[in-house]
Amino acid sequence: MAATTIAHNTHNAKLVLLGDMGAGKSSLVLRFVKGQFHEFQESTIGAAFFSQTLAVNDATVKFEIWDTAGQERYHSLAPMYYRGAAAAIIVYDITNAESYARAKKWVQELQKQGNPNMVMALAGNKTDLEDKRKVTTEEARAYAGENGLFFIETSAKTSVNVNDIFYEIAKRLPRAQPAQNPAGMVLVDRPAEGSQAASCCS
Ligand SMILES: Nc1nc2c(ncn2[C@@H]2O[C@H](COP(=O)(O)OP(=O)(O)OP(=O)(O)O)[C@@H](O)[C@H]2O)c(=O)[nH]1
Ligand SMILES: [Mg+2]
Repeated sequence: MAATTIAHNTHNAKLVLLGDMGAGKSSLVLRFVKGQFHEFQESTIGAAFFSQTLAVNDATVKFEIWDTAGQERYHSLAPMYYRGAAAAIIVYDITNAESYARAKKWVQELQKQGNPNMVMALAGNKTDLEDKRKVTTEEARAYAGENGLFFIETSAKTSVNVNDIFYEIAKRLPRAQPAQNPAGMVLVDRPAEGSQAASCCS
């Protein structure tokens, strides 16, 4: 068996967050990228872009993160962000059954429209609000298992499991692709960086 080269391997990985408004997408990203949490996080308009680098084993993954807006009026923009993405985190709020139903819709949409090799994670957020829980861990775990998703429960507020989502995704990304083909995915119609119509905040 050939020895693996311990080279400084940097992979770019486009990652998209999808989920109902208020589920905590921006809060998870803010916790991961800046180590912060805002009790009054503003609702995202269009989408916001962040990047963060993570060392996993002998490789470095540079996540290019698109934090989408959960409000229904932005739904039609979503394909622009998930197209060509190597990974997606579908977020719901464990205290909100509707947000869980919405998460399942996103999973369906990605399964139909998305990249078949996409690494998908289902994140049940706000575990600090256990007393208000509406969606059981068992139910969501079973659903994730049936659909080939990686499942985790998080709290952007207390930071429980937040870094873990990104580490787990990084570990699951296909390793073979060199950096010149960033997401290693769909090249058709990929908008040039910075030229998207989305208004980007923060
Ligand atoms: N208690 C608690 N509150 C949270 C948590 N994560 C987010 N919140 C709060 O929930 C509200 C919504 O969070 P956001 O991060 O803005 O949600 P979002 O999914 O980005 O919402 P849109 O941008 O509208 O799609 C904010 O007031 C956050 O402070 C959490 O883990 N625990
Ligand atoms: Mg947001």
